[in-house]
Amino acid sequence: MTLWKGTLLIVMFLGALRIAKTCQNTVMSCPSTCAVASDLERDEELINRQMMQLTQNMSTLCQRIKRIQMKREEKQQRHRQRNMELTNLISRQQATVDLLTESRNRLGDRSREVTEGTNDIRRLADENRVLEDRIQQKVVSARSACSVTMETTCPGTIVGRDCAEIYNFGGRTSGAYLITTGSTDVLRLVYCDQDTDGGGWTQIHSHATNDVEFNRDWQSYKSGFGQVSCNGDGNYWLGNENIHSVTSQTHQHMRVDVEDWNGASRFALYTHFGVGSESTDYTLTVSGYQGDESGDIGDAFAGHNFGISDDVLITKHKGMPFSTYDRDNDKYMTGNCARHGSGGWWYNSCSAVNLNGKVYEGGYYQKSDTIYGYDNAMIWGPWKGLWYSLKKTSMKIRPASFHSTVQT
Ligand SMILES: [Ca+2]
Repeated sequence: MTLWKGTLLIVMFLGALRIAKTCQNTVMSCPSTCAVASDLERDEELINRQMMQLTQNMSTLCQRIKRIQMKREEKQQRHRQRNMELTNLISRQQATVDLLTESRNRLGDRSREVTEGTNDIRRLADENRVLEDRIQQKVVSARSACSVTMETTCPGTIVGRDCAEIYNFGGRTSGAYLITTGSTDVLRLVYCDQDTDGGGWTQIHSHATNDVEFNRDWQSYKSGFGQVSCNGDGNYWLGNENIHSVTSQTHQHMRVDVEDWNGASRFALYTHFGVGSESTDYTLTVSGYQGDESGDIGDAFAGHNFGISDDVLITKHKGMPFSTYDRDNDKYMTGNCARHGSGGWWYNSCSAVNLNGKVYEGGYYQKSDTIYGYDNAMIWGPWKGLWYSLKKTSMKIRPASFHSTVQT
């Protein structure tokens, strides 16, 4: 039985009960109604039981409803709890995303700072190199102003086109002389070796100390620089224009003398030597090597194998143009051999011999001693390697016909 039907019966019963009591208290004029009431009264007990049953049912129903409501509230509570957990999780994830975004932005900023810093360092390095070159040029200018001097104790009264001619004119004592070079007849001070192997040698290069800077520009190597001494231990370069002038007059021999820090002296003789004009960038011609009988030091101008198969090819100086730090004519595509080697020379890529490099006291030196990390000493590779500085070197030239001239 449903609830609303139970309620209707109760209402009908109570109405009938009132009618029955009215009939008891008054004389009924309608027996049929009283009879009905009487019947209903008789059923009161049954109805009361049914009422109790209904009440019980309602109570049970109410308890079920309460349980359902409690379960629903529990579910709602769990749902709210889960929502809170999800909300917290989303918040934490959002915080993580924010943190990662911030970190990425910081990394981007740091990366940009590193890039800008690297660019600044490169720019500063470039500016530093330009500054070094300017300082170097000022040092060269300052030293050139007082570098070439003639000492009064040197014999030098005889003048000739070269030392061979001076010898033939009677200048038989080694020392400083004046020679005429080129068509302009400019007098040039030079050391004449009139003793070695019959004399007649014009010294075009002498290097024994770092008192004179050899890391000079094109113009300086073109015109010559340094100091000529009376005993042949000066520091000078006769000048590419002068060397070209002398070597273009006649077939020349060239002799290189080298000395190490233990007092050992050697030489290399070349039966052909010449330097082209400036239009060829003073290209070197050298051949006909003859070693020293007391110890062959090797033909360094032909290149040398330092341990890699193509070393000879890339260190060969024969046929190479002259290079200075401000005029790169070498074959080293990614660098400047003259800058690395601390002096002008006929570099290939780069050198087996460099007599215009620096002098290192004691001979042995290492990368950390250099500016650029490359060998930059005064070297003769086949004899002592790249990392041994010679103590003293000289280059002398003499006409191939000199001996016959002396004999006549
Ligand atoms: Ca180069």
